[in-house]
Amino acid sequence: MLSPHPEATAVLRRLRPARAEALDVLWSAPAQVVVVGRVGVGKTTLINRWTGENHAVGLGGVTQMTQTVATPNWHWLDTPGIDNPDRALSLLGPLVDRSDALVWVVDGLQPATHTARLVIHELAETDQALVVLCSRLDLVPEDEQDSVLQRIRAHTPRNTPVMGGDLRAWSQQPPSALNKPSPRRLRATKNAFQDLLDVLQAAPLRDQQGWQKRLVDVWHQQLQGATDHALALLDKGAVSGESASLVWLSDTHPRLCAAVSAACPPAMERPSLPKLRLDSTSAMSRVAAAMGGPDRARRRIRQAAGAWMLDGDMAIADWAADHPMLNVAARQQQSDCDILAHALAAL
Ligand SMILES: Nc1nc2c(ncn2[C@@H]2O[C@H](COP(=O)(O)OP(=O)(O)OP(=O)(O)O)[C@@H](O)[C@H]2O)c(=O)[nH]1
Ligand SMILES: [Mg+2]
Repeated sequence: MLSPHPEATAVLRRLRPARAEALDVLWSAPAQVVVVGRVGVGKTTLINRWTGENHAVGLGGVTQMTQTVATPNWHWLDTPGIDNPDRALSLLGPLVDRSDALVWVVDGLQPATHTARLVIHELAETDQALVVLCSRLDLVPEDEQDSVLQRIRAHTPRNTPVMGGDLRAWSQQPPSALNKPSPRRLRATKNAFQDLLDVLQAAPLRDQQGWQKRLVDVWHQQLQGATDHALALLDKGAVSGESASLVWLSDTHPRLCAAVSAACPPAMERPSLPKLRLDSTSAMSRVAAAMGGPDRARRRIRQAAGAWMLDGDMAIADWAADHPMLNVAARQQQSDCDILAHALAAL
């Protein structure tokens, strides 16, 4: 059983129970190991020793079809012996791709035939763990055993260490190299994490303070634009009493609200913004009443715009204060995101 990343698991649990469960399964799933080698070399014998099972062994061609021998921590894939390279590759290639590690069994009396070498070099191109076991060393004179192991090692991809002996009496546990987090598991884990991170980062709650500032900016920008437009009309002499520029400015309210709404993330409730007041007590009518000349009008228009900006700021701040849960959730989400990104980088 692989050990999960505790920090990552904790975050995942909080974020999405279903995903956490899936990852738990991934981490605690038995390691899947394919056992390959020439016909009659001792593959089934080895798996029987490691699992305590009693599958049929014997003279060549006994295991006709791939069979999985399952224990709580391991899934051993016992494969038919390699006799024909093409057939072996088409059978074993997909199995190896779906597995975590590879065991190559080689006969000590016939170390690494050409066919078996061809196949193993092809298969072991992946970055999966590879363990090599030499069978029938009991039939090799003691003083030749080392050189047999050396020879097998020389033919082994990545110069992998070779162990050997009498596999019928093999008492060593499966090497720990077979139970390292495999590229397959890490890839799957990383993908799952990345999905989550994408979801989190795209979520509208993230960085709610940022959204608030953006809404205020949009409000200011739009109002500023409307003010500039009104001033430009004033410069053109378009102001006389019921000023066209002031009417134009007052008409901008729906446009302002639409712009702020558009700037608000879809899942978030929009702030309700103040109306631009045009009644007799409003800044607008004071501006109109005070139209004694372009300079004065200019100043008054700016004052009115300033007042509306302030109103807008307050409306947006009130809205944010009315939604404290959004702030808490945004902070929580931010920190979840950071921890998750950290865990992802560590994988
Ligand atoms: N002396 C000796 N015999 C072994 C050793 N390993 C396996 N055998 C014998 O070799 C024969 C074939 O072993 P299997 O485990 O069936 O070999 P296999 O690779 O599974 O064979 P296939 O499934 O037919 O490809 C059996 O009779 C085993 O008892 C070993 O290390 N020493
Ligand atoms: Mg077999």
